[in-house]
Amino acid sequence: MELNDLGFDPWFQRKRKELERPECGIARVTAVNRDRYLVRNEQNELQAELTGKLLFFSETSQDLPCVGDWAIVQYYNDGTLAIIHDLFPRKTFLRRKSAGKNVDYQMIASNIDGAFIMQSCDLNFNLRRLERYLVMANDGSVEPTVLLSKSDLVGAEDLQRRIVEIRGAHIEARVIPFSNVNSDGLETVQRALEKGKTYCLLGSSGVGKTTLLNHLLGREVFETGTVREKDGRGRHTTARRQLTILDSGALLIDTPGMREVGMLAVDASIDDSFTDIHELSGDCRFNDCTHTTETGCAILMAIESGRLSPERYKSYMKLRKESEFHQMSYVEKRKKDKRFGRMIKTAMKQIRKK
Ligand SMILES: Nc1nc2c(ncn2[C@@H]2O[C@H](COP(=O)(O)OP(=O)(O)OP(=O)(O)O)[C@@H](O)[C@H]2O)c(=O)[nH]1
Ligand SMILES: [Mg+2]
Ligand SMILES: [Zn+2]
Repeated sequence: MELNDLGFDPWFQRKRKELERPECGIARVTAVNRDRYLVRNEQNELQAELTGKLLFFSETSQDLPCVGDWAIVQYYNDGTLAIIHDLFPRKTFLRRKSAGKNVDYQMIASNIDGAFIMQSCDLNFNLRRLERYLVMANDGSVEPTVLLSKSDLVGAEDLQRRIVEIRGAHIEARVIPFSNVNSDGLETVQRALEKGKTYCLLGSSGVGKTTLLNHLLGREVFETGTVREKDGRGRHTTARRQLTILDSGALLIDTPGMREVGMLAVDASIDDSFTDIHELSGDCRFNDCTHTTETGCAILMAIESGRLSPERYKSYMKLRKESEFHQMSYVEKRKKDKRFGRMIKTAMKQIRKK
């Protein structure tokens, strides 16, 4: 196996010259489990650790290795242990806002050529959630494909309705319905995976990500879990992110199902996912139009005339609001909370006066 079979393309070859570390090797991070790493080189997959320096100079978790990263390594113990000295810059990435008070991101994977955003055709299907994943992919310059799993559980008409809904929301990504049970559409999924390219499976727990991976491998390599009957929710069976090489030569990263997609701070990528609304906003009378109450707001006018659906407007505004909130620092958030607290107090006083 050569490095380019693992995705080391000309972009990284150019970076390699800039990094100039002839005495070191290059390997790709294939799994992360807390502070333990697996990397893969031309010969095999092996355990890896970080240098103290890398650990010490990492300001946020984003500076630490994630699955898909290219690392500069030195080998020890007859080549059975790798020490990671440095990381290559990331060409593309998938990341989410981490839970907690500070504005920070959690890396999901890097150097991804395609994000496979999976929703099941039945209970998990949700346009708003889909839009969030699309924003996430867009934010990290990753090309999205929508996979509608479990097509065996719905009739042809229901499936068609889902696709009409997706198109109605101006989502232009490729949509592939498929079933792990009767193998419908599986060949199309297979053809969408190119040799030497890296893809990442994203989606809620229980939609069938790992089942698809096993299917593509042709054997039950990874554990899958059942879903709750009443709401189709999964049991968070997959615990770590891991990159697997398929027989076809494509590289596929399975991820644990996300509880929710934390929002992203990049307005530009929201605008990209809502190009129609973004274009309309250019016609608003005021440059700083908030698209809520202003006269001459092109977006509000479009809703009134029926050219823009109120649902789409709502999901756009909701994403905008969340994005703004996440961009605020903790202090700003506290201030806002306090202001909100005072507002409630004043309102309560006025009520009592009456
Ligand atoms: N009917 C039907 N069931 C499926 C299909 N694909 C997967 N399943 C079932 O859905 C359940 C969950 O599948 P998993 O592959 O473990 O789901 P996952 O997305 O990897 O879930 P996490 O690892 O928890 O994130 C299992 O019981 C699978 O057998 C499908 O195409 N049709
Ligand atoms: Mg899984
Ligand atoms: Zn406006």
